[in-house]
Amino acid sequence: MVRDSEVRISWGKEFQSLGAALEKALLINRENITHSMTPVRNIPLPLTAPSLWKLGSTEGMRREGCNCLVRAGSVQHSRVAHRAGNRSTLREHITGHMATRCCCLLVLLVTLGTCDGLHGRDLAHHGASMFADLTPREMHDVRDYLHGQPELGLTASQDKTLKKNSILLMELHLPRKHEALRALDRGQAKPTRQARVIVQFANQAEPNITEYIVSPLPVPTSYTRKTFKGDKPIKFESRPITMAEYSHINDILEKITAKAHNLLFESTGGFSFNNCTNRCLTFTDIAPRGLESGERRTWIMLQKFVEGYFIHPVGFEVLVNHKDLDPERWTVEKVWYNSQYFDTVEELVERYEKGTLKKVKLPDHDDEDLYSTYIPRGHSNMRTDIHGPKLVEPQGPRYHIDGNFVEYAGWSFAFRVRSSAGLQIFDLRFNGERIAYEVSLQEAIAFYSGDTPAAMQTKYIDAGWAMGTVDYELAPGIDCPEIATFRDLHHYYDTDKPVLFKNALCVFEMTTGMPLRRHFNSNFQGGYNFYGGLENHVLVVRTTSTVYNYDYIWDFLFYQNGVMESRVSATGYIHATFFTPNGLQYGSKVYNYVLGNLHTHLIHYKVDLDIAGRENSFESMNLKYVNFTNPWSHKYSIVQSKLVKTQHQKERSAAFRFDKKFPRYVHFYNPNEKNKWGHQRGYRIQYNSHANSVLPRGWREENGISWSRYQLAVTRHKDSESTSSSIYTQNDPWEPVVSFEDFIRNNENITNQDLVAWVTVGFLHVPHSEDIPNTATPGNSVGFFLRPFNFFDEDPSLASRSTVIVRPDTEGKPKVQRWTPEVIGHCVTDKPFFYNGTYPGV
Ligand SMILES: [Cu+2]
Repeated sequence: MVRDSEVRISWGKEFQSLGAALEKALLINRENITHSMTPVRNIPLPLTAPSLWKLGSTEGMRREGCNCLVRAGSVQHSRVAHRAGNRSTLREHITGHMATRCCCLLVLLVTLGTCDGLHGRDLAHHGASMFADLTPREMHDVRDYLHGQPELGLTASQDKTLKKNSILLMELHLPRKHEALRALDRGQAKPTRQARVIVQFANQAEPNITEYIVSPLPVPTSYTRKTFKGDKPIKFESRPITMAEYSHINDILEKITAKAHNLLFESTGGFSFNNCTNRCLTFTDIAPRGLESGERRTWIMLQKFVEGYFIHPVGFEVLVNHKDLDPERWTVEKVWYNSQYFDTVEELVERYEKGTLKKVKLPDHDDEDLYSTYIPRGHSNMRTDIHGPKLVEPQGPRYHIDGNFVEYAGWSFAFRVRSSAGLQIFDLRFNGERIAYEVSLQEAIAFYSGDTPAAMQTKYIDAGWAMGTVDYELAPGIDCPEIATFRDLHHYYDTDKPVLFKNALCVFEMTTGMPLRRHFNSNFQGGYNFYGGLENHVLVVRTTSTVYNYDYIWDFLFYQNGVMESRVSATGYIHATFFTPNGLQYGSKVYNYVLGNLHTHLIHYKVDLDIAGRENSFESMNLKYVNFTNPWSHKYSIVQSKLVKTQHQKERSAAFRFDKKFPRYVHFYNPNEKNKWGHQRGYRIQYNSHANSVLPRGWREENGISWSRYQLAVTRHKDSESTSSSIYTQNDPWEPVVSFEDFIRNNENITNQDLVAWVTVGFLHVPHSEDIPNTATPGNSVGFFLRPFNFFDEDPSLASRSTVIVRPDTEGKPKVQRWTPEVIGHCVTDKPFFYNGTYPGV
């Protein structure tokens, strides 16, 4: 181990000369410059525009009260920090000078040759608002405007009647890509902000669902009908279920369970749906709601209403037809009790009372049984109750967020959270160059198997449950590190006013605990020539979706070497059904009377790549054995692999079905741009997935998820093919409004075109006892990497100043070379743990 006294820090001469140049150019004193710069040695100048720009950032210093020690080489930093007493003062000290010199800096940067970068950065920053979700104010304005149009006849959505015209959902309507690019690349005017509004017209003879584009924001003056590809109509029965409809479902369940009160009371050991206090039943409705298009009949299962009720099914399932807009006309079509089917509740009750069916009696309910809860139990093997490691930013954040615009280590992007499907990234750039126009979540499904009717019917298609709107509050220190920046989100779904989701998105930089690169160069004589290493820091943008029982954690990660990762981690309660011996073909018994049902999770992403421009091509790479005479020993043969590249010219040849072997590499590149070594500049998509298809091609519900046929499909960008799924697929997967198969049917040319990669990832989940109480995230993360492949001339993380090199000097003592001040100390947060848990209307 290297002791303090043995460490010598080398300060960069180049840094000092840059400082002098800046000082001259800006006519400011040396102290201000040296405080604001990181020492640089052997690094080509100039600094990039974003890094200089960050010096003027005011966002960062939001946490006070931590006094971190900064060791030797950072004398100037630590001195100012200690004198000032906190880090904010240091940054403000710098900022004050920098702000007044901002214009001068711009001029200087132009002279340093980064004009384009800065210009581009400003346009990206300016353009990010095109992708920003609607503000509560805009939502109010759109609602008021539409409610003011008498011909629509809109009334409050919270009214319990189903026969009403009301707004179901409101969100940003994205601008067309070419219009957005004109603003992002050429500085032309940004397109008008617009809202997409879904209206249910139920107060009329022929009810329908219509989508509108309301424009312009913030003061709307018009609304026009929004159509889907092929102008497919939206079937009324395909609409999601609202709270109003759920209240009627609750009503009919009260009637059903009143009839079956005695049966339920006896079977469950004292639980009932009505008039209960601490022995209550609740329900889970599953989807799709029928067997063919136009139906709306749902299997509903009863569960004990205790903490973690998802894994307390009681063996009673009922099929309710709720298609009629008059709930008085809803009917029970089937009942399932202890593996027996009945046509009516009355038939079930009669046979139960007569004793002509197989009765079931659950084991006595034990209030002390912690089974489905988070309460710790068992012997703790941790020898102490002190806290584990925590993530700290000893000198403050290194990323910058302004609204929905994020910058970090050369990366920049805009984000939003779509109400239907969730997190989206736009205008993703590295060092000012666009890599992707959009990377976004499209759909998440879980298709189940089981022995009960609810289990065999469950095919969850979660955009239909508005999975973008269920991004509840994130807990600091658990869901995101304490140091994360939390952002609120607003959604307008099944409501009459915007709903605030506090701290629903977080951004943080973390260390992965793994070097990005390292090498120990042994001299093979007990010593070394040099050691070189670079810490791996990554920026994470995270939201979650709690889709009833399940929790998805959605991450986009940005690495310093130009790699971007998309990852989903699954946790929360399993969807479990009543145990029957037959059920063991479909999962594991996880409790006295509970089966964890097998299911496959599939997630679909849209990756609209723009690799150094819009015109891109796509190829796959495989290896093939070659066999030839050994040129240096003729009686032998050489067998080795050679690279075989396949250019995919048409959409259908670039659609890779799950039942076919997937290529080793899939590579997107700009055929018109080469790196220093003559290779076309490109990115590859690398999968981290264990997915497979969930139903045979063309089989009923499979038509709704035709994207899931393909691990990867590559299409030409079209504004009319903006999403691969819709909020309507869940309740009508048989004749979907959006069918991905339509995107590739015309088999267009994909050479030197604007390409979109559609990526399916996922995994099979066979629940097991350790899924109790919740599925855990380790091993349950899948996703993909966007990795540069000959895009740069060398690893772009070489620009990181966090590199450390150690070499023995002439006397053999370690000489440390570094470009950032060394830091020791600990600062987590000065805020106690806080969680609010509400999501109010605003
Ligand atoms: Cu699962």
